[in-house]
Amino acid sequence: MLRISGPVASVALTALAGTLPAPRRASLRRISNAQGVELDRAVVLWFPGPNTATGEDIAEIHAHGGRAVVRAIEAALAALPGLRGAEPGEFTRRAVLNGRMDLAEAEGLADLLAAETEAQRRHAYARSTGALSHAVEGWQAELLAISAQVEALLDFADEDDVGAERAATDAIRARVHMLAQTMADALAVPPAERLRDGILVAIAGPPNAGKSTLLNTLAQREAAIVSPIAGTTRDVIEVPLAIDGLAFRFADTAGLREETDDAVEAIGISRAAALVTASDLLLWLGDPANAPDHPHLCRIRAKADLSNPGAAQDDSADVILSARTGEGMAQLRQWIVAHARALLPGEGDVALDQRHRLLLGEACDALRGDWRDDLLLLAEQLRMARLAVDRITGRAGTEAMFDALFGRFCIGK
Ligand SMILES: Nc1nc2c(ncn2[C@@H]2O[C@H](COP(=O)(O)OP(=O)(O)OP(=O)(O)O)[C@@H](O)[C@H]2O)c(=O)[nH]1
Ligand SMILES: [Mg+2]
Repeated sequence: MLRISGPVASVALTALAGTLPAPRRASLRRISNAQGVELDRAVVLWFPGPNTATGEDIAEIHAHGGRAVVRAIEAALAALPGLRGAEPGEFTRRAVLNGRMDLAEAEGLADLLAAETEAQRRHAYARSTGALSHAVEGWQAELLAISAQVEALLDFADEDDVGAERAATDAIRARVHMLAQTMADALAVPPAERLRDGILVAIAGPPNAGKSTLLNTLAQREAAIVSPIAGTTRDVIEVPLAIDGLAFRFADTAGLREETDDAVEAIGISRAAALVTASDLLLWLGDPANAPDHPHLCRIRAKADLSNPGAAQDDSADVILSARTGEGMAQLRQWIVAHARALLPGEGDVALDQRHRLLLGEACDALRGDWRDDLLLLAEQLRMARLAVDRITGRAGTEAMFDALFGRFCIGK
């Protein structure tokens, strides 16, 4: 599908398709270039602005997808004055500039286009259709309402009635406190990055424990070299995998041991240790007693198919596993998914990106600043919070909203 957006869209479509079809009605047309050479028969659509995806006039040519067909139509379009190839993301950029979409929705759309797992799709879709924007609008409205109260109190405070002023100030304080708490709750939702980039799962333990074998079994391919030689894996081997609609990055690491004469292995071991620290989930294949401290640790007794007299009484393992027979694999996957869900935003949660978190954090800090009963100071803090929140969507809580709010107050309130 070739899409043309902007003031010459109608001219371009007419030039190629002969006449302009009725708005929003699919029409079958012969597509020809300026020399009259027929290029294809295609369904064409005409969407007059401003009620379009970009807010501009849009024409669409649904052609046969062969490369030569598309190239020929592109060439015919490029030969027309006022047309050029779109930059990456330019249609969405225009939609944002023309107010058809805000920044948070555009970010959601970008994530939706990149979504590979069901959970990613669900969250990206919610954001692309305004889940975060609605939350932002709520904060904006509340900030404006409080600001209006503060301004009203500053303008019309009754100097003679100290008690009433104190009561009004206390009411405002409670409202500011509540809004800050709402923002803090939104900040506490697990971050969107983990959803997008995948949960990092480290597979670690002593040499020869069966770590690479486990990675290969999970990945269902020979991603890492397996051998009976201790110290086979030297580097971190990362494999992206989806389990139950969730995105993961599994990382196999070099076996951890104190002594090695091999400089390369030593580097691998320090990388493994760093990865254990950075990981969201840790699968530990080794003596449970030696497992590193980790908030999401799964102690695995591997090679369960081998007779191991000592291990029989050992019930401190979370999962008893044999990559060879497949014993315990389902249980391990369950453990991984259950712990991953706890680290990811829930179904109804609005997950924030780092950019959103920084801005919302700024707003929250501004609200929590100490204004020492000075309403002028509070008014300034509210303004700072508003500026930060506005930047999340790139849309300001409008002056009109502000006026409407002031209008609700009668003189003296
Ligand atoms: N019987 C049995 N052998 C296994 C199992 N898993 C791994 N092995 C064997 O154990 C040996 C070491 O396996 P690896 O997966 O290379 O072990 P590793 O922990 O990656 O070792 P390093 O990379 O050296 O740290 C290989 O010979 C595997 O075939 C298992 O579940 N059962
Ligand atoms: Mg290995």
